[in-house]
Amino acid sequence: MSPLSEQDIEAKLLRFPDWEYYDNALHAEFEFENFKDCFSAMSRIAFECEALNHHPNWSNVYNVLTISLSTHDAGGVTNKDFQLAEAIESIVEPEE
Ligand code: H2B
Repeated sequence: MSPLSEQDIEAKLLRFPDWEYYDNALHAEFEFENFKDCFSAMSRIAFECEALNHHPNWSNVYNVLTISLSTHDAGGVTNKDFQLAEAIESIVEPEE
């Protein structure tokens, strides 16, 4: 799988207002009420990652989840990253 062009990435990002593209990856930060809500979302995201066989670089500090998405095998951002971003959005922003 080859990486998407910067132009394609910016066009797709119009549908993902929580996400930014820099350093060859998509980045987002989500804040929750508390650690329990944050870790619960991470658990649900983890199942989606396994289903998609695509995995985030992420870190958690108390109620904040920081995520970077890129396709390691392709050395950049691919449609897989947007698929995972969409799955993450449906978990963390279910009303949208
Ligand atoms: N996740 C991400 N983000 N990038 C990859 O290239 C990738 C992955 N490759 N998850 C998958 C797993 C690969 O390592 C396995 C062997 O299919």
